[in-house]
Amino acid sequence: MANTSLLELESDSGIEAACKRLSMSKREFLQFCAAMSATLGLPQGAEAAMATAVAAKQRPSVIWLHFQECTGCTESMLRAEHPTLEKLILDVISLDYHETLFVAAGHQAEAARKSAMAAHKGKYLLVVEGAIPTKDGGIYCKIGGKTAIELLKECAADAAAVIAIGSCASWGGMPSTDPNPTGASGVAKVLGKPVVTIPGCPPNPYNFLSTVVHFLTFGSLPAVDHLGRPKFAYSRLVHENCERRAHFDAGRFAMDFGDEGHRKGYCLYKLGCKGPETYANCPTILFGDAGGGTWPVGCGHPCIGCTEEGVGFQKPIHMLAKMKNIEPPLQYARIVEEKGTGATIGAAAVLAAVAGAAAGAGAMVAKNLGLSHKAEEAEKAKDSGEKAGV
Ligand code: FSX
Ligand code: SF4
Ligand code: F3S
Repeated sequence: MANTSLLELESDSGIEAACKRLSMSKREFLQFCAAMSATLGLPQGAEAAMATAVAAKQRPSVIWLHFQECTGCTESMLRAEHPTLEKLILDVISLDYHETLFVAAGHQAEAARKSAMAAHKGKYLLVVEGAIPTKDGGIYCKIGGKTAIELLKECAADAAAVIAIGSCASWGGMPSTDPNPTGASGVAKVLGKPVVTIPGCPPNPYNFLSTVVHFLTFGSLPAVDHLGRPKFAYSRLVHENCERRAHFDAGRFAMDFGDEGHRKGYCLYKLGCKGPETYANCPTILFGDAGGGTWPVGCGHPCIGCTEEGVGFQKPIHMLAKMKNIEPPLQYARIVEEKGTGATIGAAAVLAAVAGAAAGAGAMVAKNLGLSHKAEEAEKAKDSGEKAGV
């Protein structure tokens, strides 16, 4: 399949049937698969494999649990402005248990969950939305007489893979905001083992779909970072690809909501934008299908760091972001050719300093100058180890 090209698939009857099912033209469908493959950073040929896998309609069974949250994850998936995305999500998975979307209630719903788990034992995907309250024996969230902790453990036991969707399920998110009265925690912490996390409040549906299609095509979930986040979506800082980055580098900032700088689309760093310390692909894939600028910063609001544990729902909105290991945006021409290690970080520091980065930002970048990516990864691993108590 790796050698099959998208062009050869144009006349494939399976693809034709899939397009009919999804009310898409062949061109749209194949373009979508090519875009998804590129987003996942897969080699040439993978787009055809993905198109075939989606068309084959294998539909892994999905059990979707809801705990402490606002249902925004589900809303963002299924009320996506892009009708194709919503259709594709429902087409590539068999949603066998989902409390919000289920017609069944009470005992009927419980029976459906149990029978789906038994019928697809060891094969189903468990998707968890919402945090798990752990204080006082977990009494703050109960479904069908069971605590969220009990339900999660029961459903995870026979799952092929567990995906924590949204920031709440990833690490506690909004319900875990200080003083965290219910002891809201993430799925990995409660299960005591790593899971794939797709943080964001709400998360981007495209990242969820790409993760599931990867599973469908290759039988495995995509490569993840030390927090379980798929690398294809969370390996770059928001700040690296932000459309306002040129203003940051040139020292042009909005100082107040509605001031001249804000109206002119200047950088939101001084209004507390956390893009410089938040890993996510929002500026590159955007949200919905309403044209350009459809992401927080694009709409004039600072990034609150919703995908980043310790930033979103923890740091006050107006607090200045910590400058991380910042690299120049991909679209900038290099100012120093790479020689050995460190050139890129050096270039970023020079660029930030020369261009008049925010007061303090230059110093922070300089502080991080000596940090290579490896060192930062090690630092992050240490941080998360400390948090996990290991
Ligand atoms: Fe809401 Fe989901 Fe935020 Fe949480 O998203 S959008 S509170 S991440 O679990 O429903
Ligand atoms: Fe964009 Fe925020 Fe970075 Fe400014 S600080 S360039 S608004 S991500
Ligand atoms: Fe969240 Fe910031 Fe993206 S607030 S949606 S990570 S731009």
